[in-house]
Amino acid sequence: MTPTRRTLLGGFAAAALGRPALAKTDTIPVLMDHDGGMPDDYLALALLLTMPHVRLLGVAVTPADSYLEPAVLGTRKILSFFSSDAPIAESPSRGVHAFPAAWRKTSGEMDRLLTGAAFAIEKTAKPVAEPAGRFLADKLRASPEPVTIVATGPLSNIAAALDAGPDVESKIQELVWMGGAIQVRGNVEEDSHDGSAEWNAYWDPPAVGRVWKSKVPITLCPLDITNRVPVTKAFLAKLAKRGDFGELAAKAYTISMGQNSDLYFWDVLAASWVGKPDMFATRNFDTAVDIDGKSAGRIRSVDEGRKVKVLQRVDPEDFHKYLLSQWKR
Ligand code: AGV
Ligand code: CA
Repeated sequence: MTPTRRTLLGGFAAAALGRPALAKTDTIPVLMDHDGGMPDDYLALALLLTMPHVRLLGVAVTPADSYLEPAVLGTRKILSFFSSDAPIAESPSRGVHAFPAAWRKTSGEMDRLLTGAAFAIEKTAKPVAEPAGRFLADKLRASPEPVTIVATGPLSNIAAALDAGPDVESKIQELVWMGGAIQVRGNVEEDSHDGSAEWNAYWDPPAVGRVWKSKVPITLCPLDITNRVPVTKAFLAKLAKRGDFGELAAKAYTISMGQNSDLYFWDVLAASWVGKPDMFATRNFDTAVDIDGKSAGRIRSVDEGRKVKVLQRVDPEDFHKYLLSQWKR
């Protein structure tokens, strides 16, 4: 049963009993960990906030595909628009291989784009004092039920949370991660690298190694599947007609498209697994991670290795329809 259906049935049953349509038990606790990529990470957060069965416990922000200050401001603006009181924590991680400065600089554009009362940061709290790894560990420990983590940047904070103690990993229901390139070429193009890695993995390969050593159930959204869902002008034309938020999201993608010839739904696709898993076909892989050398950050398929569930196929039309309906506000 998909979470959406579970929510609906729960809602009907609750309504019949005279209770509010969305009782707490109909929801799943979720933590998000993003890295401020323009506009993908923010829109993945926005997508999670449209899911009626998702209860967002907090957001960790890493200055990987961004700089911290604008990434936090953009995050607060999205939380404000969706009236979420989820706390934010900042990551002290600086990675092993920095993202290109030209990409990081675009993180401020989301902040500049989101203006007006609907995006007032005054409605949201300043980031907590705790570093993101400790914040995630605390939230996991405090939750009575295991928590789904949606990670759309490097795994540094999750590695730090796992290092906080052996009890932490059992509180993770599922780690959904946009990362890796299993059977396709990666997107790292640096002189010292062979091009086999995806950037979120390359930024902090030891963190991937740490998470791979755990027993946390991993669902991977790698370039293999994101390559099948490029952001197209035809889709953006439809999105622009979907209310204020749809229009803004379309604007953000259009700005990004001007700077980036290869634009895909990366993080947004990973987040949509939480909302509508029945759109996807999955396959289990045995995998291993290269921690250093010219393939650092590569996640390869091996005969016997760390088992992960991989999102393998999605119907682009179903996916587009899902985004158009969720972002119409
Ligand atoms: O590798 C994909 C990840 C996703 O989490 N990010 C972008 C998404 O947020 C890194 C990335 C790859 N190519 C990029 C990226 C580009 N051309 N511009 C900015 N970031
Ligand atoms: Ca990202």
